[in-house]
Amino acid sequence: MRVVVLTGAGISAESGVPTFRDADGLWEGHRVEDVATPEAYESQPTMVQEFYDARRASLAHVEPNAAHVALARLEDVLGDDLFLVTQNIDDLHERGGSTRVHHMHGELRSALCRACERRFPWDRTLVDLPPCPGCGVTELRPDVVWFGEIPYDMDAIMHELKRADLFVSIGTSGAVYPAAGFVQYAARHRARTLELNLQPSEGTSFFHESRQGPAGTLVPLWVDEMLARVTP
Ligand code: BV8
Ligand code: ZN
Repeated sequence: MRVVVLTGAGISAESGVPTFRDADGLWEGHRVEDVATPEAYESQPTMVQEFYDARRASLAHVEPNAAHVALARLEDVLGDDLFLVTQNIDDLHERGGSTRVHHMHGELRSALCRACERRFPWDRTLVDLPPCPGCGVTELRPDVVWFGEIPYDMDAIMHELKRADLFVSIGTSGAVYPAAGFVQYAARHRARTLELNLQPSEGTSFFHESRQGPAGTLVPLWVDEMLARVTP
């Protein structure tokens, strides 16, 4: 049984990480579409760096919730038959115990050098223009995929969606592409599709089944169902 799980901001909501849509699209006073773009970084680098420095620092004050921990339990049993891809840039899946997490929109705890194009684990601020650990140039930016940029791991993701028996979308509004299109692609390749979300997402009609409720409750229940089916 090959399972692909896609998560969005909703899975981290109960950990205290605000979602994009529930904050009425405002994030620390910014519309995410206005600050998560290369143009915004070019025109207001300090504002964008401070926006991400604040989010990186806030990771120290949040904890994974029961949904993250349940997905780690599922990975323990399914191993390589589980492919976890997240739109989130927080590290809560890893801290919840998942060991193979595909961050298609990048990660807060990583920095990307615009000079040598290498990525480095990063836990401090970037607004003070620290030198790149690799080439020494002071051109480090947040290692996140902004609007108009190409998501990471797309080849692997599409390959897994083609082979999936089950595609499960957790805590995402289905507002951002290409992630919002994964359900249709998976269904076209004969996967069963399930949505676990606080309320029906924009793409809810594309799912065979959709359950409404908080991820902290729905995900452990769903993982228990899965484990009952796959463990003798
Ligand atoms: C690309 C990183 C080409 C930065 C992010 C016109 C039409 C269609 C598409 C486009 C268009 N114009 C431009 C595009 C493309 C564009 C796009 O989709 N724009 C949208 C606005 C229309 N996309 C891109 O530019 C992407 N790149 O297309 O390149 C390409 C394509 C294919 C292959 C190769 C190349 C890049 C997009 C990445 C942008 N970066 N994040 C950062 O984080 O700062 S996006 C960011 O917003 C997140 O990563 C996430 O993807 C998105 C927010 O979505 P969600 O995670 O779903 O969060 P949201 O708040 O929206 O929803 C939360 C949900 O949880 C809600 O439904 C809520 O009910 C639920 N919930 C709340 N609490 C709970 C809960 N559920 C369960 N339990 C709870 N407790
Ligand atoms: Zn460099």
